[in-house]
Amino acid sequence: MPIDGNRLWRRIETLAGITDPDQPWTRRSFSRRFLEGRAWLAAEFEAAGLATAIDAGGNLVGEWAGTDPALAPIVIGSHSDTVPAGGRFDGILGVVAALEVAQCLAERGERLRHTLKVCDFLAEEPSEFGLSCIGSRAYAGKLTPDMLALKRADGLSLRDAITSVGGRPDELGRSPVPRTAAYVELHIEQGRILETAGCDIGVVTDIVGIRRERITVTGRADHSGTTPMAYRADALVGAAGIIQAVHARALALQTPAQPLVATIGHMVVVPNAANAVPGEVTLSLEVRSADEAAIIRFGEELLDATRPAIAALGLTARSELISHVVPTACARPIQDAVTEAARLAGYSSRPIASGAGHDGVFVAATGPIGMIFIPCRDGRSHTPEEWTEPAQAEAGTRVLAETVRLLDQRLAAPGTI
Ligand code: HGY
Ligand code: MN
Ligand code: MN
Repeated sequence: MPIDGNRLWRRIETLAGITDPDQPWTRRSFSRRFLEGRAWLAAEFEAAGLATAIDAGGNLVGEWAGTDPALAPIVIGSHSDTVPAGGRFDGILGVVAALEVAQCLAERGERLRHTLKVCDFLAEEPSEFGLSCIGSRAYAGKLTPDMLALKRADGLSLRDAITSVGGRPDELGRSPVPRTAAYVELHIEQGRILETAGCDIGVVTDIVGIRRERITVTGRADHSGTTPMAYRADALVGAAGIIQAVHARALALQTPAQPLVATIGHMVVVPNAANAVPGEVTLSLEVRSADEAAIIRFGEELLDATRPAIAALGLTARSELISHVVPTACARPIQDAVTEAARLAGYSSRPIASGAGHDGVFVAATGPIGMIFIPCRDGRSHTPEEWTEPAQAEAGTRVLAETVRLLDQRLAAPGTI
């Protein structure tokens, strides 16, 4: 397929450039910037000849109809929202590459057997509602009424936020969960393996499980000048011990077969004043591993191990589950198609596990999924330094195009996949 590498790169730069100017590169879900990016993307989808709409869950979907309407669609895409002060490729690459593949077909008037859907999934990154993968959860029928009732600090509910981007949350759960013939997402690796190995393409084998818990350490707020040290119940001192223990325990649990990572990436101190002893601290604990039991045990064992030190400080600590996403395998037939596509397109490839979470873990409830990785410089991501080369972005898009073509042939002939 004649992928236009220049058009691909121009679109990456244009979408990335729709950012909060004072914090490049930021386009937070549901923000004004996000809506600006969405409007630009929708116009590009339509100009490319795709039937374009926002679905009930707030996903932007462009369709290139196939010749056999009885077949479930092949879905390609990613997400256009970013983390705060994130990069220019996480998510954006996958959406723009999927558009490029569909546009190549449309420009040649070439119809696949399967309808091809290009998706920008809503709010893949952890949002201000405390939830990630909002659009792909909705797509897979996994956005519950409790989730829709979640509120942001300003009181906006997730239900109203989805409506604000053009979704129709009241329709969620009414129609049956769609079937997907295959979902394939192109993404930067967000790690160092491909770059270190000098390999062009990563054939993703599985996507890590992610568990997020809110740990609340409770002490007593006091005047910092008049409260003697021995009388304090300083919640931040207890939180510091928990943060140290998270790092030490995750290091100790490392095994080459089952890497596990744990992070405290967000903390709220109350009352958060220079002249007040902290009375309460809330920590966000995130644990990732392909071993689901390990990520469940981690939080429980952490609180057990730190309880004596917490009690000695006159504090208490408790944990509440925020979200739990199970480890998800990529379908072997899609892995095989990606490997074959890379070979046909003249690129080296190797299997690789994903330590990052992706929309595919929810889309997997509707059909088989696969992912294609390209290298990113020093493995950096979720930071303005995130970078990949135009040639690498083009390589990934070519492999995505070839994978779609292979799957279209193989999936339409039952029994061959
Ligand atoms: O957090 C993640 O792994 C993904 O980048 N949202
Ligand atoms: Mn990300
Ligand atoms: Mn991503």
